[in-house]
Amino acid sequence: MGKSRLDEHEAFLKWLLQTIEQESIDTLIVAGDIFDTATPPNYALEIYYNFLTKISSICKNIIITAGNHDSVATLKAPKQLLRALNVHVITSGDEDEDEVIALYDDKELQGIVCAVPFLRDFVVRRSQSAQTMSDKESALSLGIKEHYKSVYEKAKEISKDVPIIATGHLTTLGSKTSESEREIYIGGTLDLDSQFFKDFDYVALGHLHINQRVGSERVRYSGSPIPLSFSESNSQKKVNIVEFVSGEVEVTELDIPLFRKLLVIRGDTRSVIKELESITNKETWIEIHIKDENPFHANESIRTRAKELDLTLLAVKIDKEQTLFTANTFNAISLDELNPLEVFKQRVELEALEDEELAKDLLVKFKEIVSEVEDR
Ligand SMILES: [Mn+2]
Repeated sequence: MGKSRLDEHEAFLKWLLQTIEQESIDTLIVAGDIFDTATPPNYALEIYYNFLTKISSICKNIIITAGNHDSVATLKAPKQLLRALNVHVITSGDEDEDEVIALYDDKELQGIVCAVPFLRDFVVRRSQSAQTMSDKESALSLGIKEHYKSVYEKAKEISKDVPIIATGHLTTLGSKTSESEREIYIGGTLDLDSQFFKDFDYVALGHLHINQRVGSERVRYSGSPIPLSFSESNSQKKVNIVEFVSGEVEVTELDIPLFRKLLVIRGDTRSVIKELESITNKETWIEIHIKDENPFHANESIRTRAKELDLTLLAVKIDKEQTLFTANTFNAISLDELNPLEVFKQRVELEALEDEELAKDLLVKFKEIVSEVEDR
C-alpha cells in the first residue's frame, strides 16, 4: 500500500535484542519467512545482518529457516560467513543440507534442533506420476511426513536424553489463518495434523501470522511480529519463550509491544466520520469498510474529512454484502477492494461456463501463476 514498515521492523528487532538479553535466552529460532519477498531491498538486508551481528554476542545459537516467501539463494549466499557468528541458516532441506543441529553449553549437549525449513515440492516429491490434484497432495503429505521421520531418527542417533525440537513452515489442520498468508501448497490444505509431530519435545512453527498452539502445548506458531494486514489488527503479537525444566517443557507467550496501530472502521458515512474525528494517534493506519446507501458519495466525503484531519487512510472498501458482485453490475469504487484472484473470478464468471470443474481448474491454475509471479 505504498508505505514503509522499516520503523516497525527496527523497533521490533531492538525490543527482541533487549528481551533475549534480559531473559538470558540461549537459542533463537526463526521458523521462516525472514523476508516477504525473494529479492529483499538493501535496507532490509542491512537490518537483518545488523541484527545477526548484534545478537551473536548475546545468544549462543541462532537458527534461521527459510519460509515460502524466502529465496533459497538469497538466504544461502552468506550461510558460511554467518556460521562464524553462530548463526545456522537452513534453506531448502535437500540432501546437501544438514538440518540436525546439536546445541551445546560449553561442552555439554543441551538439546537438538531439527531445523526443517519450508519444504519445497522438489525436495519431498515422491511420485512423478501423480496427475490429479489429490494424488499430488497425498504424495506431498507423505513426503513431508517421511522427511520429519528421517530427521528425528538422525537426532536420536546423537542422543535420546536431551530435548529434540523441530521447526516447520507449513499449515497444519485445525489452525487459524488470517487474510494475509499465502496458500503454500497449491490446491489446498495438506493432511498434516499436530499428531505427526508427536515424537518431538517441542515444535516451533512458522507461516501463520496468529500466535497459536495446535492440538498440543508443544506444537506452536509464534505468529508474525507485526500485523501484516488489517485482518490482524486485533491480534496481540507474541514471541514464545520455551524452557525445558527437568525434562518438562514450559512455554511463556510474551506480548510484543505494538509500534504502529492498524485500525479497521466499519459503518455508514456519518458513523465512520465520527470515529475518524475521535482518533488522537495520527500515526494510525486506517482501513474503512463502507456500508452506505450511496457508497460513491460516502467514499468521497470520508476521504475529504480524513485529509482535513490529517489521517492516513490506506484503503476504503465497500462492504461486500452491500455490493452485488455479479459480472453485470460490477461496481467496485477502487482497486483497494480487489485482489488479482477476485478480478480473475469476475472475468471467468463472464464466460458463464457450464463445466464447473473447468472453472475451478482455471482458478487453481491462475493461483499457481500469481504465486509464481509473486515469488520472483
Ligand atoms: Mn510463509
